[in-house]
Amino acid sequence: MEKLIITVALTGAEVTREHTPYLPITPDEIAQSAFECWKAGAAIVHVHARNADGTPTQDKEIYRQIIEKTNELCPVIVQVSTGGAVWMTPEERLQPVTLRPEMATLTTGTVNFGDDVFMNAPKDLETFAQTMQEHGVRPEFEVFEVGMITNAMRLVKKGLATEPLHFDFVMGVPGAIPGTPENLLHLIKQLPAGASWSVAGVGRSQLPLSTMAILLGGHVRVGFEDNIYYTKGVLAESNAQFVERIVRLANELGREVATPDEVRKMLGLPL
Ligand code: KMH
Ligand code: ZN
Repeated sequence: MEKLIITVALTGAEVTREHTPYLPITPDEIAQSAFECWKAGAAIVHVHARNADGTPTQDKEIYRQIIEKTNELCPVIVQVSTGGAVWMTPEERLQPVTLRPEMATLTTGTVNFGDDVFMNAPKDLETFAQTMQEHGVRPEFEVFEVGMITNAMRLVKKGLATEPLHFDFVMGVPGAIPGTPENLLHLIKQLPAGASWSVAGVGRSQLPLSTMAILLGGHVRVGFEDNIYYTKGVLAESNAQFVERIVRLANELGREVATPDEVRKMLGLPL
């Protein structure tokens, strides 16, 4: 089986310090959390920027600081968000891609997102994919619903994304695909041959879906963006704590963990 890619979604756009006091917010805090996660075994960090007051932003300069500070501390792969927050315009969301990060997320469809709608119109998907291609940025397709795999493949057919293809199933967002084992198996079956996948289980689905991914040859995303609880009612005190648990599970289950450079080879990123 391929080595396990561990991604950590460090901050997200929705979680606040009221939810958990351990959330990294400033570029220094995010870079420090990235470093701790890399030390624990993570190969990719998925980052969202925040303003000093904690509100989400897609400001290019804040992303630049996060990337530079993280690169100074460790060789982890930095994946910027183009999802941003639900009220942001597509233009606003695309800003960090122009920094030419190694990777960026690309959500391939519109979906209910709690009480909101996460808008990703067909023409915007093309613009996002094309901008990533122009800047040499590898997309990770974020799949919140099964039809989003078909939409991603439409981009591939149009030449707007190329192999190797990497998908992340975000499961358990209220309003989107529930985080059940049956749904994960169904999503995997829809993938094109040769594609790799990870799963980001939201809330209590994180641990069971991560374990399934380790067993099935997929990859794992953990972190405060998706889940703030280590166990029921007990807050995790760092993102690294989640990574450490996945590494322990992988060791127990006989799955080796990939380094950032090994992941660069697997995902076709320049070394
Ligand atoms: N914050 C969500 C609305 C991504 O980063 O690409 C979208 C999101 C996806 O977090
Ligand atoms: Zn995100």
